[in-house]
Amino acid sequence: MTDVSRYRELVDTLNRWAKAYYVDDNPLVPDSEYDRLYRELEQIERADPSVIAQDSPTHRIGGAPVSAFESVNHRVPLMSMGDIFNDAEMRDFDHRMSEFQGGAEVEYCAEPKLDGLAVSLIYRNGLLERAATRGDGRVGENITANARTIRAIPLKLTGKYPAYLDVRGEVFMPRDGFEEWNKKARERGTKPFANPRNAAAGSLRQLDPAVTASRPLTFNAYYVGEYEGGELPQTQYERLMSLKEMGLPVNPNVKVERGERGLREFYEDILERRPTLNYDIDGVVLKVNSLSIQERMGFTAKNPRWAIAYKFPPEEMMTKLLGVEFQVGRTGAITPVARLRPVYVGGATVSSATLHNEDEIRRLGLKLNDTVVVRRAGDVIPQVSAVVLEKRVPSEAKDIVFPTVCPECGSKIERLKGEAVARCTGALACPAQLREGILHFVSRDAMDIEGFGDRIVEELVSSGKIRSVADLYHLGVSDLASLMLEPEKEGHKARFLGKTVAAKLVAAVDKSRKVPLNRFIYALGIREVGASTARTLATHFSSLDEIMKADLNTLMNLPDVGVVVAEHITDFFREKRNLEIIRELTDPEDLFSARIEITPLEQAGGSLAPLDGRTYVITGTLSAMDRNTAKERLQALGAKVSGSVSRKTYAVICGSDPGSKFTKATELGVRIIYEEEFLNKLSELEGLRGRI
Ligand code: 9MJ
Repeated sequence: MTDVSRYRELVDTLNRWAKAYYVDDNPLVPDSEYDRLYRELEQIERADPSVIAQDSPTHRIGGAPVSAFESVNHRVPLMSMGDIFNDAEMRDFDHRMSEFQGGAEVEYCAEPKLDGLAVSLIYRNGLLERAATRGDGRVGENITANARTIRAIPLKLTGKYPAYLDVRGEVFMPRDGFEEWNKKARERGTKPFANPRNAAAGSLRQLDPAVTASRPLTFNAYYVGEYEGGELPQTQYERLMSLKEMGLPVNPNVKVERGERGLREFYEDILERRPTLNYDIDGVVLKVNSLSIQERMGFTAKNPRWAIAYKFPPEEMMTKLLGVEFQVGRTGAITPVARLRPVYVGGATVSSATLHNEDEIRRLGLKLNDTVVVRRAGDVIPQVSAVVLEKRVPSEAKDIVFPTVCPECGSKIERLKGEAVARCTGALACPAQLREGILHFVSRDAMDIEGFGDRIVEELVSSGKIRSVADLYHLGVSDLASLMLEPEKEGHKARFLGKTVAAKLVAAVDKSRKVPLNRFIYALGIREVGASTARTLATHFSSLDEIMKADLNTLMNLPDVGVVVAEHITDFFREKRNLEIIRELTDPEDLFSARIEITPLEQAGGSLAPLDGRTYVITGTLSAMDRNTAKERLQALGAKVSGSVSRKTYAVICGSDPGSKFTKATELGVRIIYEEEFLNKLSELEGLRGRI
């Protein structure tokens, strides 16, 4: 017996969610939850077709277009695609395709499934005539003015193209652009985007094209809807390559694969590389490669028979907020951290997520015991991206109270005007700040003292063995050997660090007594002085003394140093306690000081720095090293590495899946160096000074 009331509930709920998603750009639940109910609905309809309601969401492709934009008819509808979730379903798909071809092995075009907004672009005589959203598949919104602001969408095609071309593709926001945008939004106190897909949808459907223009959007083409007056190749893959020739960006990871095995390999390869891509994907799209077979197979009521979307496990999931803890950082910044009911998302089990600051909690409208959406994509730390108000139980929802005193040291918490963060005023009297300060001091880009992990540093601070970073240099083997790593518990004896490890730590501390100026500056942990600013300081001043004496104006004249950073620097060197620690670390006259010897900037400038004066930008994923390493190696050769492309950029280093920087470079005519050439050049230049 069909449960008709459950069926009705599913239809109503899914329709409400779909409207929020498509029309309001404001999803109420994560996709995974929508998919779950949608599948339940499909199952009921399959078992008992007599129940199918007129307004069932299985009968429509997308959402209704909103009225603010002009409505446009798609001559050829934008299709939606059936989806599958496991290997067995993929095998069925391949069997169906193979059966159609008399049991032969099938050739596919396999593509990553981009998670943005589908659009149709019409080019007439090579000129962009109209851009439209998918809408419900037949009627979309005219967003031509907005699309024209997206650099990746060519206004004019190049090479050979049909006189009329309706090309389909996805507008999306690369992850780096999304993260950067949200970081700024949080600093400004404006609403961050929940995820890159919402960001793309919200940005594209802006009535003012200037707003769209300010958003880091990009585009990939993946299908030809219709064409006239010209020839196009007769396989999907070759068609994509010809679109590329016309100047339309095509995803670099599309591939021809054969049979079920090829499809599985593709799925697994893309799934593995998913965290390294600079854009969100929610699966792979598998298309029969031959256009003539596609035509013969045709469509069901809703979907093409010759293609399927194989979905990945979701990067957004619902879970429950069990509590909020307040962590204290190196500079005293108080960060609220959500304790969550553990949930598997984006390839890992997540039980906590950052909430950034007090404003963020307010913006989310978050209460204890709420159901929340957790997002974990790429190597970004998990975030709470939304509250699922639908699931709130009013009697359980409790306000989150922001502390007024530091949870670690009891000092007052202060929030300065115009700042998004609240800070503990306890400074080094606060064990949390001391702990974090030490962890920063010993870190790889700072003094690079190996072996001091969270647990050891926590024990050193709580046992009172160190009260400042300078005390690290007075630790003896016996001080360290007696540190307790685990207390006695359930019949197990307590565990101590022991002499061997202790001796290694002492040796590591000792080794750091000679350090380049830039690292020392960075290690001090001056607010907003990262490794790159520290390098700038060490380049422009020849000694620590000079930096300490520099005034605001001199500092502000340095590249990349604004008034805020300059003030942090002068404030830092005015603080008595900081001067005392610097003296304890470096004073050569004082027998009790650590007598750290500060050497000049790593790799001196002048003729020794072959890339001196050149600015590079890195985009995409390098296979041989991470971006940080590439940046450091370039800097070691005297180059400047910047985050954005301008006419002043000397060259853009390009890995796989380059982002918007690549497009910008092409537009500005900035030189592009691909990874292979980059690696050759790098080792050649480094070889000049006897390095690898
Ligand atoms: C996405 N979303 O990446 C298609 N898609 O092809 C790819 N979508 C598609 N192809 C025909 N790679 C209709 C939709």
